[in-house]
Amino acid sequence: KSLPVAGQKGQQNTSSPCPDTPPFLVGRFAPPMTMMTPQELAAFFPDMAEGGHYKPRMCRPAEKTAILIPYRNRCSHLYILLPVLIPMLMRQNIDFTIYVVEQTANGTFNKGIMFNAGYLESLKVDNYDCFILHDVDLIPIDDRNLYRCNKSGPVHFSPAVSKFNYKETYHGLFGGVVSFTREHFKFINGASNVYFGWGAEDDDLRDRAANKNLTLLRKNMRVGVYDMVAHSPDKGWDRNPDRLKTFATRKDRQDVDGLNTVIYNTSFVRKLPVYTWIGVDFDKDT
Ligand code: UD2
Ligand code: MN
Repeated sequence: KSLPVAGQKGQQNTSSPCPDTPPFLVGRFAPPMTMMTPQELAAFFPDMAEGGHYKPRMCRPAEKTAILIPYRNRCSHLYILLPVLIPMLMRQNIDFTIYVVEQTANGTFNKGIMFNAGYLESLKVDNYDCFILHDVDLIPIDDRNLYRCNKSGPVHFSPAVSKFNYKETYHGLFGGVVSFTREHFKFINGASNVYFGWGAEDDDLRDRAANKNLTLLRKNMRVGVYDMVAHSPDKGWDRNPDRLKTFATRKDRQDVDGLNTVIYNTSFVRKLPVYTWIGVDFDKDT
């Protein structure tokens, strides 16, 4: 298999599909845990288009991918993640766009609304095939963990996390980084909107897929490896005291709580050099 010949600057030849195994992977790597602002980062990636979109020049990826990062008040994590994630996705020949979906509504953080709003708002930009829901503090450390969707079901990308000594925590773990095809996320009615605060929303999302008989897949412990940036608990992200009661009603609630009922508005949509920044506002009482 011949490696793509380095084209002339600016040359583009996406006539051939990207190879199943990207040619320039390095496997396990030690992430540079240095912080870089998006402006500094943009200077290193002239190939990234406005809004944080990159696509390979020398081959045609099988799908278009949106990375949705639920976000509030974690810029130190974001500035550590992007310098690792962007070069890795380029090595993997992914056609990707990064969306930072920030809750501007004050009060308790609601990750599910950020995912639903991120999904709906990004689809206004392009018809992405694959959505990767990505904690801001999870730094990938093995680029064989290909950021591709699997048509047969949602995939859990982060079974092995430094916080848990890269060991399996509990079998049902679905937190951290997960992928859904556009169709599958719609099919499960997205994420629940009713979890305000820490806990159980990831288990609820897992069971939404299981309830609709989707096959749940998981990366193996060798490549699904991440370093979690150590962090203390955030303001506005206390343990949700109702999480277990809410979790118990997940099945009956699924078809009336999600993409089809989410109420929000975008306080801003800004196309920055290495990501699109969406501000999501909502009224907790609606
Ligand atoms: C676990 C899960 C996480 C989530 C949480 C339970 C893993 C690896 N991660 O991590 O996905 O299910 O348990 O709720 O299993 N965030 C902000 N600002 C905030 C609060 C949250 O940006 O004020 C975002 C951010 O992307 C963060 C994510 O929400 O990474 C999850 O929050 P966390 O990192 O505090 O959750 P954690 O580490 O307990
Ligand atoms: Mn975390």
